[in-house]
Amino acid sequence: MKHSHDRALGALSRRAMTKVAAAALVSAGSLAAFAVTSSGASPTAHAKKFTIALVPGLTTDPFYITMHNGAAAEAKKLGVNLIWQGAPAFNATQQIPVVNALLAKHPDALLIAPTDVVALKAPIMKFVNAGIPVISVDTTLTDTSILAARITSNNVQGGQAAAMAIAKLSKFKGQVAVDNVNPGISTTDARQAGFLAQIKKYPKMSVAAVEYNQDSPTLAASQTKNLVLRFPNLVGIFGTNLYGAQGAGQAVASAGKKGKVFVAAYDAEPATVKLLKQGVINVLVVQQPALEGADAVKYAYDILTGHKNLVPKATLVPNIVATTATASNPSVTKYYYQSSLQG
Ligand code: T6T
Repeated sequence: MKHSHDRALGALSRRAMTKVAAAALVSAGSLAAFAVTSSGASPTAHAKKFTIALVPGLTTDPFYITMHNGAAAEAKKLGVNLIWQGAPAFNATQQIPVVNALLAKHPDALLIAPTDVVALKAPIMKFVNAGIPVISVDTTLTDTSILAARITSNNVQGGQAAAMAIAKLSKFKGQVAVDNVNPGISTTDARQAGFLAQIKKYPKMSVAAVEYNQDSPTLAASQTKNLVLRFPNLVGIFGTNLYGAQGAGQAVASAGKKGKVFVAAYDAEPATVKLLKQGVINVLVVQQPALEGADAVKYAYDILTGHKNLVPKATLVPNIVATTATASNPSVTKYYYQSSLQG
C-alpha cells in the first residue's frame, strides 16, 4: 500500500513539475503551433492538425462522458481533433471491433480504457506496431510495457476507504460483501483488493461473498437482495463502480435495510448522488474523470510534439471521498459527473 501511495505522490509531483516546464515552453513560444527542434534552432510549424482517438469503456456511462468532456476541452485548447468512439456496453467482445475499426482511421494517438486486462492487448498492439502511441486511461492492461503512459485513479486507496467507512459505521464487527463488475478489469480488481485487505485488519469482520454483476444495476440489485436475505449479520456492501452502487443502494432501500446494511460505493452520477443524500449510500468514492481525460490528451500531444520527456509513465489521480454529511458541500459537488457530452 505504502508503495502505491509513494508512487502516487511521485507521479503527482512529477506532473506538477511537468506543468511548470510546459508553462515555460508556452510562454517562450506557441507550443500549439510549433515544435521546437532538438538543436534548439528556429521552431518548425506543424503541418498537420493532430487527431487523437478516445475509446471509453462504454459510451453511455457518466464516468466516461465526463472523461470525454475533460478531453474535449483540452483538445480544443491545444487545437487537436478528438474522435470519441466506443461500445454501448462494458465488455471486450464489443470493444474490440470498435478498436479494430479505429485503426483504419489511423489516428495520431490512441487513448483507451481497456475493458479487459488481457483481451485488449492484441488490438492495442496493432496501433503500437503502426507507430501510434497508446495511453491507457482509467483501466489498463496487465502488460503495461506496450503503453506510452497510463493514467488511473488510486483504486486501492478507494477500496480501502470504502472498507474503513463500513467498519467505522458498523463498529468494527459483522459480515461484508462486495458487488463487483467482472474479474479482469484493472480498476475494479484493485478496488476489491484494497477493500478486502483493509477488512482483514478488523478481527471481528469477515467477507461473506464477492458477486459479479457484469455492469448491470439490475443484476447488482438482485444480488444484493439475496445477500441481505442469506446473511443476517451483513453490515455492509461495497459496490465497486457506478452500476454496482446503483443496484446495491436500490436493493438496500427496498429491503428496508437503510442504516442497518451500510453501503460504500463508487462514482457520482445523479442516481448515486441521490442515494448518498438519502443516506442509503453512506460513502461514495468520487473519481476525477475530467482530469484523467484532459491529462491523457495533454500527454498524447506532448508525445506527438516531441516532448515525451514531460510525460510520466504512470499517473495516479486522487479520489474524493463523499459522505451523506458532505454530499451537498461545494468542495465535493464540483466533482460530480456530467451526464451529457459537451464540446
Ligand atoms: O468506475 C468507473 C471506472 O473507473 C471503471 O473502470 C468502470 O466503471 C466506471 O466507468 C463506472 O461505471
